[in-house]
Amino acid sequence: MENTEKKIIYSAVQPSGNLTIGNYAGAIRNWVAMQEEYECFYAIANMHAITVRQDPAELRRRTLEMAALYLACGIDPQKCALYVQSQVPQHAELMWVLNCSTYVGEMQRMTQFKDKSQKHADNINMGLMDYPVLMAADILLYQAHCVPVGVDQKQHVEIARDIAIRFNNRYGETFRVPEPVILKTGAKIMSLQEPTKKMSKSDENVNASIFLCDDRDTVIRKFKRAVTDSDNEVRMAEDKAGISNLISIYSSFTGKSVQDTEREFSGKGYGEFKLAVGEAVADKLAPVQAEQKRLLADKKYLGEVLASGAERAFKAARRTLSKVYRKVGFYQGE
Ligand code: ATP
Ligand code: LTN
Repeated sequence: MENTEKKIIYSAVQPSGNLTIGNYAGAIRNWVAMQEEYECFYAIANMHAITVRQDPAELRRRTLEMAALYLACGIDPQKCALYVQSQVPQHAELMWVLNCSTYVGEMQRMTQFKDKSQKHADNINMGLMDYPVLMAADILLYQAHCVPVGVDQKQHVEIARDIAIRFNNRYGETFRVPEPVILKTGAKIMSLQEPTKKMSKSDENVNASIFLCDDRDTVIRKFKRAVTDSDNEVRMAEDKAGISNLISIYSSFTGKSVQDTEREFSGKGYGEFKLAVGEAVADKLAPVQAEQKRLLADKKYLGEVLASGAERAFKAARRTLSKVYRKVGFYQGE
């Protein structure tokens, strides 16, 4: 029976910062593709977000913006459960139980905890240390088979596996042990200013990244200023990181192959090519931005989508939590 069922996918994003075309090509697009084949739960991880200081009004606004953006990018609420983490109370409830099977030492050794403790030295709160346990609760509640994440989150999925195995050994088979899936992005998109470094939403230089919310002029201007070499030949090569990055962005956004792109721009020079890349990206972003704006103006619909996502998530989460409570010996009434 088991292997005829759809595999369960779980992933989440924090509603923090503005997303870039790197996030789009490397993450959002994959979420959209996976909903066709798997049973997907996608969360906006607002509970994780408050492990660093957030302005409440801004957090609320960004939560909705993120949900609208994912829908605008093609997440279909009929096909998967898109929901806000704090609307499903079992996340916090399971976290407590899992906390009691997690050691302080292993949390203190997590790379992200060490990094963020340095970065936010005046706010090393318990939530920051407990972040991976909340993430384990997210994943284990849904009995997920696979968890697609960026490489920086792999350690957290591994600790979720450790916690699941430990719990299963102690209390009997309860959780499915999830596999991390580190997505091959197809195109890893690099910074426009330092093309040997990946494009990142937290880059201090705003010209290094194209944000999904950038308007057409901004997109075109940033590509125009992109760092390239001086030989003016549109060709993929190891020693031409800048132009190679632009070629892969162009091919990723137009669906044309690298060879066809090189042929299309042979003899044309960087100026013309940069403009074409800018236009291709801006053309792709325009409808997404328009749809996001439309959705944000229809808060009622957005609220309904998130409520129905939360309801679907709630049902699955309740099943697992009740099993967990039974296993640990919590009284659940007669
Ligand atoms: P930050 O700057 O806050 O570290 P980021 O922009 O590097 O953020 P993450 O939030 O760490 O992005 O990653 C979210 C998802 O986007 C991950 O799945 C990651 O693999 C993907 N991603 C991020 N940047 C790129 C990129 N430049 N190219 C391809 N995929 C990317
Ligand atoms: N920590 C992740 C977001 C996240 C997540 C999850 C990812 C929260 N819960 C569960 C996968 C599974 C991040 O910052 N990208």
